[in-house]
Amino acid sequence: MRRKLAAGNWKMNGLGANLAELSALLAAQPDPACEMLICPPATLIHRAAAQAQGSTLRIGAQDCHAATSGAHTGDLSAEMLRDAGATHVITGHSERRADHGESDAIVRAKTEAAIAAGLTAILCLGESLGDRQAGRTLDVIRAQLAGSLPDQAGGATLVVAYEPIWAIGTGQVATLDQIGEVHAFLRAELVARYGETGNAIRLLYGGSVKHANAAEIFAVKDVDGALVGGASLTAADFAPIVAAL
Ligand code: G2H
Repeated sequence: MRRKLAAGNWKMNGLGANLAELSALLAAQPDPACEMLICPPATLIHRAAAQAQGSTLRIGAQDCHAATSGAHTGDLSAEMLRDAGATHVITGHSERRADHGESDAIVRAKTEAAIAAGLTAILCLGESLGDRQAGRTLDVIRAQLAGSLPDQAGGATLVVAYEPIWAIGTGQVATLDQIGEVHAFLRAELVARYGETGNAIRLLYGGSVKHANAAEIFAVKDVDGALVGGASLTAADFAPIVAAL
C-alpha cells in the first residue's frame, strides 16, 4: 500500500514571515495517514524543519548538488540539506533543467546523491508541448527514465513526479486520460526496471494542481499524490488539496 503524498514546491518564493503558513497548515489538522511535505527555498529549510518538528509535516529541498562537498560556489550538497532538517529533495524539476541546463545524467547523479545522503528524492520528468503535439510523449518519458533513474531505489527513497511542462504554472491541467496514460506507463517502466519494488515507488502528478481539480486527479489510477507549486504557498490553498488525498 503506497502512502499518499501532497508535496508543496514553493520555488523562489518565501521569506521568514511566510513560515506562519506552516503553522496554519498544521492547524488544519491534516489526515496523518497522508504524508505532507513543503519544499521552501533553501534559506528557510532550517527554520521550517524546527517549526515542523514533532508534527506530520516534512520539509524538503528543491535541488541539491551531485557532489558531497567541494569547490562549487553557491551550491548545497544533499548531506547539507539533510543536516539542515530536510527529509526530501526535488531533482530534475523542468525549471532546473531549463534554467540551469540540467541533463538526465546530471539529474541522475543528483538523485543518487540524495538517496546516498538519506533523503527521499522526488525525481521530476515530463514532456514539452511540442513533444506532446508531435505524439512523442511516451518516448520522451522513456528516455528521461532511462537517463535519470538511480540504480537502486525503493518506496522510501524514490518518488517520481510527472509534470508536463506545458501544464506548469499555466493553469492548463493535463486531462485525466493523459494523466492516467502516463502514470500507467511510468508504473510499468518502474516495475520493468526494479521488479516488485517498482510498485512501491509513489507517482505524483504536477502542473497547476488546485483544490478545484485535486480530487479528480487523485482518483486516477496510479496517482499517489501531487507536486504543487503556486497552490502550496498558502495554507488556505494547500490544506484543501491535502484533504482531497
Ligand atoms: C509544477 C508545479 C510544482 P504549479 O512546477 O512543481 O507548479 O503547481 O504552479 O504548476
